[in-house]
Amino acid sequence: MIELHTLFTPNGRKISIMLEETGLPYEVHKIDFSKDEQHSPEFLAISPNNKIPAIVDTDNGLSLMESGAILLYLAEKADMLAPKDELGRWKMMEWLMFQMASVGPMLGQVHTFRRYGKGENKEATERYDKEAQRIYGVMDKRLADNQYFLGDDYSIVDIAHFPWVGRWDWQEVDLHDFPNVLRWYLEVAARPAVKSGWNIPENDQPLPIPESK
Ligand SMILES: N[C@@H](CCC(=O)N[C@@H](CS)C(=O)NCC(=O)O)C(=O)O
Repeated sequence: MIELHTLFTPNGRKISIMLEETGLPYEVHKIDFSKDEQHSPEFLAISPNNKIPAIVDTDNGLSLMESGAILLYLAEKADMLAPKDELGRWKMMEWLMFQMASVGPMLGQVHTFRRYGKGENKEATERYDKEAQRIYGVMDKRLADNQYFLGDDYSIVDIAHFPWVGRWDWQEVDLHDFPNVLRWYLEVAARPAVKSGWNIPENDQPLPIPESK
């Protein structure tokens, strides 16, 4: 059984969506940032970087932090949502690393400066808005020739990207400017596991769906 230590944030939602997709048995442990629970000694023992998400696999005692590592582990455990051929696995690594190193950190800065900082730091807001537009452009190009990030098959790479793109409203990005991302987003958003995973732990933030133009 998987213990999932998480909160309803983009990185947390990657793993709740993944667990909903796989059907692996799991139990949710909410880490409440308002109570500083991410810095508790119990949580640090499984997540030394004091960030969610983290898991413990009670079948073998393994604890893991870092959403990319957790997605890879769960894909292997469930034997699904990852390519099996060698070249396909390298493309998975490439686009998963892109998500972890660029999409998450840069869009996270947009949340910090544009949403939480209300755009008061103009230089930082402009810098990360520009970077967000560039990154959405990269995703749009990839999705122009591919139904999903790895081609014909939905995978952990789509799951890694989805909750970050799912905050286009906070980022004040118009998905209509990126039609291939929009097409992909609507398709992934319609998956039952994505809808249920978005809401774990229970929260009052509905999955945003752009109005059609
Ligand atoms: N690279 C990490 C980033 C995790 C991360 O930034 N988690 C945030 C929430 S999305 C967090 O736990 N923040 C709490 C804090 O910084 O105190 C991953 O992908 O798992």
